[in-house]
Formats: sequence, structure tokens, C-alpha cells
Amino acid sequence: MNRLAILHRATDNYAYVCSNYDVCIMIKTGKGEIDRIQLIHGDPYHWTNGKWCNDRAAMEKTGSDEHYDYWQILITTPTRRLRYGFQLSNKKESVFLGEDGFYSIPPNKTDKYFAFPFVHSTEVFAPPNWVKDTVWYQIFPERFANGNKKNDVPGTLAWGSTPPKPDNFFGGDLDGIIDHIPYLKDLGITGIYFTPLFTAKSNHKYDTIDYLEIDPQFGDKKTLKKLIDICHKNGIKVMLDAVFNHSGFYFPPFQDVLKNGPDSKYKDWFHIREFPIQTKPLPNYDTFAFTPYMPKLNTQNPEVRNYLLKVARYWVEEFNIDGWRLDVANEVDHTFWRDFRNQIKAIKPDVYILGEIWHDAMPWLRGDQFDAVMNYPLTRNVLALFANRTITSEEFISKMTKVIHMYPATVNASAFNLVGSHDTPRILHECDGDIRKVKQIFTFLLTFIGTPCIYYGDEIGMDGDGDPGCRKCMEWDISKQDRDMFSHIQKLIQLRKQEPLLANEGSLRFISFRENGFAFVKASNNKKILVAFNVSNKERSFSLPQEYADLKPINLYSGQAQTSKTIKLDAYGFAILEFNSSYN
Ligand code: ARE
Ligand code: CA
Repeated sequence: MNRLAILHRATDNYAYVCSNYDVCIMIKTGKGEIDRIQLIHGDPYHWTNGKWCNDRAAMEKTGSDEHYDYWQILITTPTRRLRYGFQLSNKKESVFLGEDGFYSIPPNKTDKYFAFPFVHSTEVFAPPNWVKDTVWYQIFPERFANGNKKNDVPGTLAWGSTPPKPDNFFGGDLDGIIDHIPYLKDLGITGIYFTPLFTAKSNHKYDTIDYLEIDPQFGDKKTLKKLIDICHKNGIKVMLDAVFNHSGFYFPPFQDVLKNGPDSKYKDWFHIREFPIQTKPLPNYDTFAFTPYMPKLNTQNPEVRNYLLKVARYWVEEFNIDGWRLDVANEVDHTFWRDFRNQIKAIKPDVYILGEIWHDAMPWLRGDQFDAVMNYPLTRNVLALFANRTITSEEFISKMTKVIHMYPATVNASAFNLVGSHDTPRILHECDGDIRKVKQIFTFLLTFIGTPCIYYGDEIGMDGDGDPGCRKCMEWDISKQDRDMFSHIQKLIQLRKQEPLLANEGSLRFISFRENGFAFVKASNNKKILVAFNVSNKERSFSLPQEYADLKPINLYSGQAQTSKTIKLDAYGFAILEFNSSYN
């Protein structure tokens, strides 16, 4: 038994409070090494006749990736105090693992066991309840719709008249968005994520000049209030983009430092290494990336914290926004984000706090900072399998199992799942224009766990490579829209709304059809929904596991009854099969 491959620590995704008295415990072991694991657990103060009183319970293997098997168990702690250890067995040996190492048999001293000292219900990871039922739509405001020419900046180009560039403008604004809320309502989305709206010089507005003003090219606060009111009346949540890692070059405090140098009262608002300030050949102050026009803010400075937290509260208090997406969230200190969460949740407890983090974000997902992060690990796996076929479906299952076990299960339901954004090439570009692949990808995105997001224009087959190519003007000429894609996504959103199993209810399990296909099953007590994919370029039939063989599911997408033991799928095809015990 390879002891080095057995990993557990009483924290994070390995041990966490699931609900008032329930704790979820997870352990990773070398793939195929262990046949059985028993959890030995009990209240450390519960002894009789010199023996510690404890219980044993079998752990369930919930998945495997390329190196590990994952085992989980949910245990109830009546007294809310817990010590526990693992009895790991295979054909050759059985060994006990406690906090201070391995033993041949379970010791009778509780300090040799892992400790989850007390189960506090306040430590349940609890993202806002509405997020798991939300289908998001991301809007880049400069490029969605020009509803008011009066606010166009000088040099604004005719809509869609030329390719987007890092510094050109087409006049998108809030009025244009208001005009198209009926379109979004028809698509069926229930949340909008806006990239920044506040005054800034660029067309993307990540170089903020005034955190408390709507950029005049987008409109004004009155129009924003109207937009948010219309969204809420249409059951659509609104999330804004907070750029607190850095300001823009023309942010007045930075301009003051440029003018007054070390005498500026704002000099400690930034990370300036030496005076006089210079931007070439490289800035001599901290910035986002190496962009001189994005000076990094010193969020450890109380003045800066107070200013930014005032901004964060203002848009929640005065405009009743439903969420903040936090730009470059991983480069701002944790203490700032803890203050941010406490102050925002105090005003509006069910506001959604979403961090932009492209990597393992466990340090921000302990319940004290973010409710979720943008799930780019999922994006990478989806592109690798469905778009580029650089991995097989077996490898996809392996990688997705790793992603799902990377965080507590309670985190996965609010994960912000996306297949493209304003920072990445569009999904149609990634699929080399093959709309069959794109349709399959949206089938996965809109039936999988988490809260899915559609990047504007992907629903009508817009193309475009990386920034700025992915920021073309939205195509409003219906004859140029891929209405078949629109209907496909509209149907999937409708299905997700009808079937709670497709929106984070029930358990999740993968089924491999070897390298060319896979399925995942969402299951509740009396219903299972199996979503199957053929990721190859030719028609294939996949046989269902024995337990499904004699059942007669309904294909929820086509409405047809599926009678055979095998699933026949077109090239890049999919099926959404409901197995309902009431009619099987
Ligand atoms: C400009 C150019 C880009 C160029 C970039 C380099 O347009 O072509 O690549 O400069 O610095 C905003 C604008 C961008 C602009 C940028 C800088 O929208 O158009 O890009 O400002 O002026 C990393 C960060 C992540 C960040 C991306 C861009 O981790 O936080 O880079 N995303 C946010 C916003 C952006 C915004 C900014 C930050 C700045 O969403 O829109 O850019 O406020 C890998 C890494 C990631 C990396 C990712 C993308 O996956 O793991 O860490 O994200 O690639 O590069
Ligand atoms: Ca305009």
C-alpha cells in the first residue's frame, strides 16, 4: 500500500461542515490501491471503562482521476464534537491512519486521531440560494447595443462596421441594453454579468477614473436604476464588475501623485517604488500585469480600504445590485476581501460574491471571502475535449473528477461555469466553426452542476478570436443570427428550469463510454437523468450500464421514448434521458 499517496488534512475540501450537525470527510488514495475505507469517528470526550466510544462507517468511492481515488462520507455529529481516523484495507493489508501517522491497529488515544473540534452551523459554506438556479449572460456594454447616439464619444464607429480594436468605440450603452431585455427574457437567462460600467478612458473600462459614476458614454445613474428595475421585474439578477486591484492612470489620486510626487497625500494609495514616477521602459510602480495605465492600489492602506469599501457598499445600497464580480481577485489581499464580504453581506445577505480566479481558489472559498470563482478549470477541460479533442473522454472524466473534488461539494453548486468570456476566444472559434461541437458544449454547460454563463453573442453563433477579437458588436440583424443555436440554448435553459436535477439537485456520477463518449447521471430518489455525449466525428452507439439496460427512458431533448439498451448518437451528438421509476 503506497502510504505516500494517501492524503488527508482536517480542513478545506477534506473536512467541512455540510449542514448544522453534518460533516463531510474526504480522503484521496493512490488509484486502485485501496479496496475499502472505514471511518472511525466519535466524540473525543465519550469514554466508558477506559475505552473511547466510537463508530465505524464505510466511505464511498466518489470518483477517480489519473492518479487518485476519492472517498467521501457524510457523518452526523450529535454532540458536534469529532475525532476521526481511517481504516484503509486492500487484499494484502489493513492499516489505520490518524493525525500523527499510520498504525497497524486503531489506537485507544483520541489525540492520535484527526480533530474536527466543533461543528458550527455558521461555518456551513452557504452561497446565496438563488445562484444555483441562475443562468447568467455576460454583457460587454460597449459592444451590446447602441441605444442612444447622444452619448456616443467622438469617433464612435458605425455599429459592426469594422473589427474591434483595443481602442475603438462603437457606442454601446445602457439604453441599448434596456431595449434588448425582451430578447434576453426570450432566451430565458435569469442573471446578467456586466463588465465595468464606471467612468474610465478605455472601451473596456477596467482602467477606472471614477468608481462612483457611470461612464457618460454608457449613460447615467438614472438609466442604470431603470435598467436594474426592469431586470428585477423580469426575474433577472444584476452583477457588476469591481476593479479593486488597480485603478486607471487618470484616477484623480494617481494624477495627484504624478503632479505632487512624494508630497502627494495619495502617495501611499499605490505601490510606488521610487520618485519621480516613470512609465517607460517599465513602470516604477506596481501595476496590473506590466500595464502602466493600471496602477495597483494599496489595499492595505486604511484610506484605500475605506474608499473601496464605500464604493462596494454604495452600488449595493443605492442600486440594489445582486452580485459583484471581482476583477484580478487573486492579487488583492485576503484581509481586504474578508472586510468586503462582511460589509456587503451586512447590507444584502444574499448578494453573490464572485472572484475572477483562473486557478485553484481554495484559499478564497472557505466561506469567509467569496461565494464562488469563475470556473476556468472547467472551461479548459471542456475546450480540451469537446473543441480540440486533445484529451479523450476518459481523461475528461478524470480531470473533471479532480475539479469537482478540488473544493467542498457545497462550493460546486455556485461555481460560475463558462465556455468563453471577454478575455478568451469565442467558443465557435475554438471549435473551428463546427456548430455541432458548440451545440454539444452548450448542452454540457446547461445540464451540468454549477451556475452557467453564456457570453453575449455565443447564443447566435458569433465568432471571434482572443481579446479584442471576441468583443465584436452584437449582431442584431436576425438574418445573420444563427437562430438554430438560439433555439437550442433557449430549449436547454427551459429544460434546466423544469428539471431541478439539471440545476444542482441530486447526486452526480460519470459513466465512461471509453475514449469517444461519456455520460453523467444526476440522480434523486425516484428519478435519474443521464446526459450522454458522442465526442467523435462519426455516429456511434454506446451501451448503457446494466442497471439501465431494461428501462425505457424519455429523451427530454427530443421528447422521444428511448427503448434500446444502447444509445445511438450522431457525430458530436448528445442525449438527455430521463429514467423515472414511475413509468419504468
Ligand atoms: C490588454 C490587451 C491584451 C493583452 C493584455 C496584457 O488588450 O491583448 O493580453 O493587455 O496585459 C483589461 C482589458 C484587456 C487589457 C487589459 C490590460 O479587458 O483588453 O488587455 O485590461 O490592459 C490574467 C489575469 C486576469 C485578467 C486577464 C486579462 O489573471 O485577472 O489576465 N482578467 C481581468 C479582466 C480583463 C481586464 C483585466 C483583468 C485588467 O477580465 O478583461 O483586462 O483589469 C491564463 C492565466 C490567467 C490570465 C489569462 C488571460 O489563463 O492563468 O491568469 O488572466 O490567461 O490572460
Ligand atoms: Ca451610445
